[in-house]
Amino acid sequence: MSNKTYAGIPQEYAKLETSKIVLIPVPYDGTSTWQKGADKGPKAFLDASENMETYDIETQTEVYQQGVFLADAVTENSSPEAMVDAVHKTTKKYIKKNKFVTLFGGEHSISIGSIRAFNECFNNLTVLHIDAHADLRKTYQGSACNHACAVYEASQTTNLIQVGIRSMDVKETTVMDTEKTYFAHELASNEFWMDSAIDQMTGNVFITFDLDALDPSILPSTGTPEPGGLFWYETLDFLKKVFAEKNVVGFDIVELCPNKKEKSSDFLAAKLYYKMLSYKFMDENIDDEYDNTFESKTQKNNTSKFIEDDEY
Ligand SMILES: [Mn+2]
Repeated sequence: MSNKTYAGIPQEYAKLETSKIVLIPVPYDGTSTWQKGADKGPKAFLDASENMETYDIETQTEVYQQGVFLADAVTENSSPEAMVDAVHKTTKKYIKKNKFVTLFGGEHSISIGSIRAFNECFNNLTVLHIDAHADLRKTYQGSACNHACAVYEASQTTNLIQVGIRSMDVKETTVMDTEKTYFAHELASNEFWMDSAIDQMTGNVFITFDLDALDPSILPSTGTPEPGGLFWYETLDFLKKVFAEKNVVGFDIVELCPNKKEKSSDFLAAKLYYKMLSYKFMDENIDDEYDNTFESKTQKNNTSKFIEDDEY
């Protein structure tokens, strides 16, 4: 990918030194259990991005001018554990370069590595998990680095908020914090869910966005589509509020499983990524220095650092 830039933007906006944003592709599909193909996700996403117009009407910005560096893809796939380690290491490397770090998967197990990196670099981290599936299994098919385990670690070490959930195993109910879970069937009837979820977030928020959270009518190309998902404008409304009210420190988007005959999902993923960047940087001048606010914690505390009575 040496000469390729994100969305085909001019080279002057794609250099590592001057870019505020880093995009790490992770074309990994080692543990998916139904339809394979999430390893093709980053390429389909990048192809669609090149065909997208880069002026965002809503924010009246061209966020690519903040600089987007397209990192080398993380291609380690010798084992799920080795892949997670590689994602963790690469994510942390770019956080420490003071970049706004984003990742595009790949299946959801990549997020175990990205969340671990962000949690080591940002205090009192909230993980906002948008997904059809709870992903709270401690292990699945012999590995703790399976896509079905994507946020188990986050449930133990961060303030985990889950949105859009409509599929889970009964065993996951013992791990899930239902006070911080916004099931898909409840979103339709509770007009205050967005504010309620945001009220439960700490200052620093990492978003892990599994595309199967969206309704299959707008995003069919994913490994495990589930009926009854989120729609485009409610998703954008929610994200825009989160970016406005919280310090979103990074995000990943996962589980695009491209289908040659159905390109609208690829394009949706491209637009979603660009919208999230636009919301992040809408009030930031191009010439302003960027500070991603990371502070490496000297001691890693593996027990939950989230205390119920904390005020935030
Ligand atoms: Mn999912």
